[in-house]
Amino acid sequence: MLGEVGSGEIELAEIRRFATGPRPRVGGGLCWDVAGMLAEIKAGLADAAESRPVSIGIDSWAVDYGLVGADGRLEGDVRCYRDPRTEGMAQRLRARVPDELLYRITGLQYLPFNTVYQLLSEPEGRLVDKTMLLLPDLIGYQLTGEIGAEVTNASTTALLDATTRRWSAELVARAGLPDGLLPPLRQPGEPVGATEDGTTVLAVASHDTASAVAAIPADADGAYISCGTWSLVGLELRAPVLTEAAREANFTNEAGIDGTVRFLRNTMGLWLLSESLRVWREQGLDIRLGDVLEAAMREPAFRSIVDPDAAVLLPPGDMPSRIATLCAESGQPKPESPPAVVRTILESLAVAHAASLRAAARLADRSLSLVHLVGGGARNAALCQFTADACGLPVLAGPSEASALGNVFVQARAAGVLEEKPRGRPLGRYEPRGEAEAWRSAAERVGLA
Ligand code: LRH
Repeated sequence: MLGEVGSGEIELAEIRRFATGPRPRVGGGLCWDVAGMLAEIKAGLADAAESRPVSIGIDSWAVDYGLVGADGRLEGDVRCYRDPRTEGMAQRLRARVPDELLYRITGLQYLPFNTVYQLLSEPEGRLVDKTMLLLPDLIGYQLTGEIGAEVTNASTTALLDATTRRWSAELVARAGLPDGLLPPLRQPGEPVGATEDGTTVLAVASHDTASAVAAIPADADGAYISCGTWSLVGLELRAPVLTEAAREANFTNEAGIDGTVRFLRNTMGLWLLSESLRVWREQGLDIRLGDVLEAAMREPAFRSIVDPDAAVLLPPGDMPSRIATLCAESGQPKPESPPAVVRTILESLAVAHAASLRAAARLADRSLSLVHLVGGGARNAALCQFTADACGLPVLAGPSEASALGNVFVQARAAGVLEEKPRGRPLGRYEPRGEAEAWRSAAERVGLA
């Protein structure tokens, strides 16, 4: 994405887009094609070169990393967090660090793929004399030769202290990780280095969700849903909430820009829809997203609801059958057609959005009057409307490219050309339609009321 700043606003233009889906590896395991990504990124930068960008900022999904050896080379594959290799790792860490202590230090929600669990699953000796670089830091390293760990993404590792925003030496030691594995931290806005052609690479909020939240106007109570592959549902706060109640509700306190805290919970998100589409197309069905969304609106309401965070829905695979099984197990009709599956997905996501927002407000002692829904999901009118209905709150949708906007905002601010958060372009406003009771009973069916 190319961002251009003028009169207090950021204009975004798409330069290049490529798929980054995880790939099964020969011999097992799910990996990212980092070499392919780097080639695409370099091609995109070449396409953007004639606009002479002032700086480059890199953000991506969280938690995944590459290991760089003493000779400076990336060693082995970069695994995808949906790889089942972390099974059993939470128990292993628990024996060394009790959950309560882990949460008091890191404030991080339990997700089976948090970086610390991935590191613990590495074969014996593989971490020795290595530097761990989270994906955006790894791409930055490959472009500039400079190592470091940008702090917003570092906060998703479960090795960062949420209060001091430093690596926790105590956790590194207790987890049995080698010294020197974690590189020095950098803050959004600090320089990383320069590319071969001399363009500055700047640290931004390199966790995509932190960049997305950085683009959300700070004019409301700060409630948001950053909705793409995942739905990240929560609030922007000034200080972490490290209570036992927050831990039990599995809320996270990830680092945002300017010392803010992203108090939120992960919900499975549009992954369920994109995987379903992938599977249907693989099965030879000719399905267009727009058509199936429209057809889904003609399906009966609230026929079958699932908990989108059911563990079986995390790995890639046949989501329609997994969803059908979950429905059957909870005594609801199996959605038989693609539109019926899509209806179940959209309503289930809205139910989960509402449950997480209610919990966030309760745990942080806030009352809410508006929800910002940003990311690709902001273009999904049905999901926005269902979310407004399920939450009983107006939903302001957009910007859809919130991560790119927040990324460019941090760069523009560092360059001294923008001070305030950009306003972004809202895509629509959805008012709740007063069906609170129907949504509550749908949520009750899956224990999310
Ligand atoms: C969203 C996201 C999310 C993480 C997950 C791994 O893209 O970064 O915030 O929990 O991916």
